[in-house]
Amino acid sequence: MSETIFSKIIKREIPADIVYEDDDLLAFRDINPLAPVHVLVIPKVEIATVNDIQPEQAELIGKMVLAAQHIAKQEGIDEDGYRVAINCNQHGCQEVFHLHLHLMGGKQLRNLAGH
Ligand code: DGP
Repeated sequence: MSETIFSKIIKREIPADIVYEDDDLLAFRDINPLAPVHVLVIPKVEIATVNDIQPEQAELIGKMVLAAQHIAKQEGIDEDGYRVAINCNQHGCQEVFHLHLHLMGGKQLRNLAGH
């Protein structure tokens, strides 16, 4: 997989507003937020898309969801609620081909039908 902008953020070659980090994961605010809280949770290992996740990475993916849970509480949006989403490839509107989970909240979101 070719290096993406997120690899440069992991290596601190470009800046990001980092809100969480551990040995496996990094989380930072989306540069183009769609909600008052819009954080991206990424694995430090390069995985291009959901299609590329291997069975032995199941624990890592679980850690991404638990990190989102932790950040939601840290951001004070856990009780009101939030959305976690992962886009995959063209129809999923994926733009950056380094796996990332979107954590969005801080306002009433539209439902998936757009209402
Ligand atoms: P997706 O469409 O799921 O691939 O979402 C990619 C997101 O990444 C998009 O919401 C904008 C965000 N993004 C792209 N480049 C940068 C960057 O350089 N810094 C930050 N913080 N976010 C970025």
